[in-house]
Amino acid sequence: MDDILVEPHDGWRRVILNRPARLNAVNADMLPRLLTAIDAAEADPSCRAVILTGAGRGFCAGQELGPDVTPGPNGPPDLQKLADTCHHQVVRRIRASRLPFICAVNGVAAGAGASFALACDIVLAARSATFVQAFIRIGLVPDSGASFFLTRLVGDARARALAMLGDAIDAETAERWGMIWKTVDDTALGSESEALATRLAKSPAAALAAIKTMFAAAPDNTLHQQLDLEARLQGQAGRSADFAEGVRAFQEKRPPRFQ
Ligand code: T3D
Repeated sequence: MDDILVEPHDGWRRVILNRPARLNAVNADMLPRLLTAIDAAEADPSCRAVILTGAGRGFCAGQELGPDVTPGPNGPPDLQKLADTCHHQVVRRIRASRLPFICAVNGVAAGAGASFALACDIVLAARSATFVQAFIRIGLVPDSGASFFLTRLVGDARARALAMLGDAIDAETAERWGMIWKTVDDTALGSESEALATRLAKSPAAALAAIKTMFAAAPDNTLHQQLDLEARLQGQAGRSADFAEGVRAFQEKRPPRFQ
């Protein structure tokens, strides 16, 4: 069975983590296939948005607690290498991508699985989904961007407690705390995420890519640096056919048709 499934749709694609019996826990064999799926979406000009989701009752239970992380004859596993070459590449690719990534969190998101979700641009979660900073439960520390995302999304106090206690929080709490965009009924997750992908696929693609660039830079920039960046990216957007069409459509009182 393929552990990464890719479903092409009109203007967007769905990438599905597919090891449901292990709650889609990831490993060093599977993660390169996830990277390939992300790269393929990036390289396809007809692809304008990606939904990342999981098969079965979980989204992703983080690193598979199996051979990759089990001490062998040569001693303990090299988790730094594993993070650098696999998990962290996923986060880097999502964040560097021109494409808007929607995460449809269909069930538990634990450890690196929660980080993959938070790396996405818009996170929708099924009401029954949970988020667990599972690292501490097995003597590890947050990775795959967890300490970066959490401190920014929910603030230092909540981020520290989540990381140190490893308690699960439900999707509604995650929404209330600003960790995710929205909680939806379990049965509506598929249709709501598809509607979002379809909408983003029809939105001005270059402007969406520029928004990603802008938001990636914001945490490290001063206000003045960010104003400079916004002006540069706005200049770029102002020269685009999409902007000309957007203004024309407004003046003609009709919906815009972006390229
Ligand atoms: O180098 C590096 O950077 C390493 C990377 C580290 C990043 C990480 O992600 S560290 C964190 C690794 N993940 C975990 O520690 C989570 C382990 N799983 C759990 O704590 C629980 O399964 C959950 C809280 C996620 C869900 O609990 P529950 O009760 O809903 O399900 P379950 O019964 O525990 O799991 C269902 C099956 O999935 C079960 O298999 P079985 O007994 O039915 O055959 C379970 O063993 C399997 N499973 C769940 N998570 C993993 C897993 N198998 C392997 N690895 C897992 N991570």
